[in-house]
Amino acid sequence: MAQTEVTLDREDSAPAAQLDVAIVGGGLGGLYALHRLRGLGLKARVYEAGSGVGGTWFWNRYPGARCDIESLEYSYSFSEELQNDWRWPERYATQPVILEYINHVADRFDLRRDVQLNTRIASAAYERTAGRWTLKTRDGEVITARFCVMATGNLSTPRVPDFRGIDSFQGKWYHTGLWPDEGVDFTGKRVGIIGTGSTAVQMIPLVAQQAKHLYVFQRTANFSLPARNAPMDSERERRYRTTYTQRVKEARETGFGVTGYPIPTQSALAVSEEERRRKYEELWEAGGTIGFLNSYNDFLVDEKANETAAEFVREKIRSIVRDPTVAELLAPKDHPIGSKRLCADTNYYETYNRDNVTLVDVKSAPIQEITPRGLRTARQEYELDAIAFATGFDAMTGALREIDIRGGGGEILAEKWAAGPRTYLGLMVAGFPNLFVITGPGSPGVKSQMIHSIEQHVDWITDCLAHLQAKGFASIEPNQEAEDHWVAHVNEVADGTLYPRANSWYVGANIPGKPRVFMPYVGGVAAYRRKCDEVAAQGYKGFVLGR
Ligand code: N01
Repeated sequence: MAQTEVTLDREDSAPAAQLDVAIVGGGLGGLYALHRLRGLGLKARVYEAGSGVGGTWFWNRYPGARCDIESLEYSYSFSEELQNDWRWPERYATQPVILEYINHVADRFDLRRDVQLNTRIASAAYERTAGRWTLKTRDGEVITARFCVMATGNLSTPRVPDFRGIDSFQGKWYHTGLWPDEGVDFTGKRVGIIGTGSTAVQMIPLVAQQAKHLYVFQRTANFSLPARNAPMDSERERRYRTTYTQRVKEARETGFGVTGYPIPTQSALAVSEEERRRKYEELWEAGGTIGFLNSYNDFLVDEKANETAAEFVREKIRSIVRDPTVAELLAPKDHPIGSKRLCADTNYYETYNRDNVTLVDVKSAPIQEITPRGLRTARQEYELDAIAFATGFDAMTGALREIDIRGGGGEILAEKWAAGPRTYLGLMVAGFPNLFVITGPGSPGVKSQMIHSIEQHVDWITDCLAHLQAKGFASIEPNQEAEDHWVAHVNEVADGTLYPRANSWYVGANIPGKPRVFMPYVGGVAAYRRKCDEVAAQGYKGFVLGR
């Protein structure tokens, strides 16, 4: 595969950039893809809708936004120098620090000259005879490329529920995923936050400190564990650095791509209540969510085992929140712990002890409309000066479905996925040659340390393109049978767990009308990596390679 000269064509009088690889999205995935694919001598370019790089970490600027995976784990591993040079100031990094890190990476590896900002891709169509993708931007620019890498993110399509009257609201409203650059000052304001997912759990304690009064509109209570954030422990950091290479290797053998937690071998039901309690107590004190997920080997597969941890956390909630009615409302009872994304917080439950915070149950009395003065539930109207929608995203498929993607036979991806996403290994889609997806549906991406999965995907794609290059192939696409088997396998693995029991964004439950399909692969990153490597070692088994 020789490097394509950069030439400019004219199509509809617009110049068409001719590339080897068009990468859609300039977040952690797109930037790393650019770095690796350049290394193959390919002409690659990133198209990013935002006015800066960073993806999720560019857009999600709401108060309290930070990563709930520890900083020492949540970073690129491909460059030991980068890892050694960068200093994380806290146990969990804030959004501004992570964004600074991503910008540092963009500069350090000279990525910016091939990143085109303020550019939203509207369509992508594959032409079989030419063997090229043609992408069009919303501004009408045309790009052609032999390969297309969708690094569009899983939580990048913010969703505001379709509430009646939203345009009549006389205050200001915001979605957490599109937070204003300049921030928002809630001082002296009556604020409503809708939602109690990971985002709201991070934001609520901080907004409560600023607002005159905060109303939290909760439809489903969520399990949250204390993060126990703190300034970086320099001794811990030093130890981490000396064992860094080993840790990266170890992460590959885990379920979630995070080290420091022994892989559980024991059932929660095989130990005494006393012992279990001691363990949960230790994990609660240690902070973070990964310890709980790795507490017992049946935590996420056996209802009774799971209930022991769920009840432990409910008791904690009852012991923290002074008003028993509020505590009961905050104690989740309708889904197994961990079947929705476990939240990590700083003073979340404690915040409900403040006089200026009211928890409103919108399950028993749903939100009916946004009014000029605030918000009306089936029970009453709340007067508000500002509303923050922490209502989540059209997760996993939203960003791809927003682009008009057409495969080799003219098939439309959004139509193919109408009953739920279908991929082979989460990496490619039958009928859509030379189109790769990073950490998409059918992969463990969102159920893992994202950067771990991003690197694994991009490395796999890079090896794949190197293979095509070496063997003189021009195209690759999964065969239908391999895709069908993978989709069945993803479902089978999920059905053996408690994950599908929750109405989560993993099953698209937060989007009215979205088909209920469990989208991530939950067999763990170790099993998944083995499968991907095996497929490659067998000459890309399940794929059709064309010349
Ligand atoms: O979104 P969510 P999020 N009326 O979908 C409620 C990642 N993340 O932005 O559960 C009333 O989880 C909805 O209620 P229900 C992380 O992977 C990571 O919080 O559908 N309420 C729910 O409470 C996370 O999982 C970090 O009943 C409505 C909330 O809005 C993912 O992003 C930090 C409603 C949405 O919760 C998404 O989290 C933050 C309606 N009509 C986020 N519609 C890290 O630390 C929705 N809701 C890395």
